Amino acid sequence: MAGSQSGTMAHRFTEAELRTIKELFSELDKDGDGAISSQDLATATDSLKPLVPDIGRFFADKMLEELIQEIDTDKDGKVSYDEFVSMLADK
Ligand SMILES: [Ca+2]
Ligand SMILES: [Ca+2]
Repeated sequence: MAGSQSGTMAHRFTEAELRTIKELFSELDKDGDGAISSQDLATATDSLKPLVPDIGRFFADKMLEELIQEIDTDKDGKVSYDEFVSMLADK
């Protein structure tokens, strides 16, 4: 079959969408090293707790790690910006 290459046909985001994604990514990358670790996510959810008291129920620490593993395609334990974008594009 022609036209199907590697099967990674990702959804194309508009520039405005990418800007929002980038903002969200840097919002979650709390230590600013360019990748989201479970520690970053824990810090991020901690800072949301005063606003969303129930968030701990939805984002227990164990779930955070599972979430990362799901998104972390190269298995380095962190979510890079590329992985973050592919996760969103995959929806
Ligand atoms: Ca980080
Ligand atoms: Ca990774």
